[in-house]
Amino acid sequence: MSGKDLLKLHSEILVKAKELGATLVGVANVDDLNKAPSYTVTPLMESYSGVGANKGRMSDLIKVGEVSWPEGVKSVVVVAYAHPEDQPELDYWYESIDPIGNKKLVEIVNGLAEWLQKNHGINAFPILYHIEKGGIYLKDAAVYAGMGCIGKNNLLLTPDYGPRVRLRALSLDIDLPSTGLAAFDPCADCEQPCTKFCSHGCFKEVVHNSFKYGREELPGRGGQYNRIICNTQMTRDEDKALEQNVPGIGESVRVVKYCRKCELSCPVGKV
Ligand code: B12
Repeated sequence: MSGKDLLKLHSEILVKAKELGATLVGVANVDDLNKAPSYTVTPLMESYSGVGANKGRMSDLIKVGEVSWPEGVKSVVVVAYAHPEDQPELDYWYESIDPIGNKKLVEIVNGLAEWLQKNHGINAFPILYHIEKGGIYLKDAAVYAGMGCIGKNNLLLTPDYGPRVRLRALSLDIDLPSTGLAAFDPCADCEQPCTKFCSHGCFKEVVHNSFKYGREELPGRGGQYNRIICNTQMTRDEDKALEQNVPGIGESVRVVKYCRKCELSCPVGKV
């Protein structure tokens, strides 16, 4: 494909994803991602098996924390779906049933993959969520896809929605360049309500250092984010889930409402 055709395809993908309901969309190249912080640092960290980790690993040949790219994948399309504060139900887990927002994202990536295959003959496949099952580090991918930056709350911050978005991706067998990093850093002059309002203490001290991992971009940017404490809070959220009558789901379903303090206290993107 010529450079001009690639550019045209890139913009057609953005238009189609929006048509399918994506709030934000962009492209990240696999060569860029393989050098990105989460992709290089996580395999060096002690292994993690809490909430958000899948116990069944795809293969023991892959190092814990390492991303396993399917053969032939050269770039990914990253899709974001806004989860505004006034629609908290987008984020609720109904026992083991996916949140509504997650279902929406899956619909969008499935629709986009089908459209790319049918209309452009591109091998495009939705990427699974869990790293252990073939997933990728979505926040870094979103940064390369031009959606925003990593904030001091350790979340992707987007100019219009702050951290209040959820992410998914699909793989492509064509070599599209990354949309590119955005010049955006709202944390620079912020008083950081995100880290102050975290009553669990997830940001209270530096727990990772750059000597060990060989780079400066660490969890919470400077190494202040502690996923073990955060995970403990999330398991508490699971324990305190109450039974509710949820139309369309069931009469007495346990509804899990995970903590979002670091996300909801962020002033970025609030009107
Ligand atoms: C496992 C997991 C968890 C675990 C462990 C989290 C962790 N960070 O280690 C637990 C259960 C604790 C958790 C908690 C939460 N999670 Co979570 N989680 C995941 C999952 C599945 C993998 C993340 C992971 O293991 N990363 C590896 C760790 C080591 O990296 P890290 O801590 O993020 O640190 C890296 C970045 O900060 C990066 N970085 C730092 N500076 C810079 C600069 C640049 C330029 C770049 C490119 C990168 C970069 O480098 C660091 C590594 O050195 C992803 C989905 C996915 N497939 O990506 C969702 C995901 C990250 N989680 C998400 C959310 C929303 C949450 C929670 C708010 C809970 C909730 N209510 O849903 C909290 C927030 C915690 C926080 N402040 O970070 C969203 C984030 C959306 C966003 N706007 O960023 C994701 C993308 C899922 C989704 N549905 O969209 N999560």
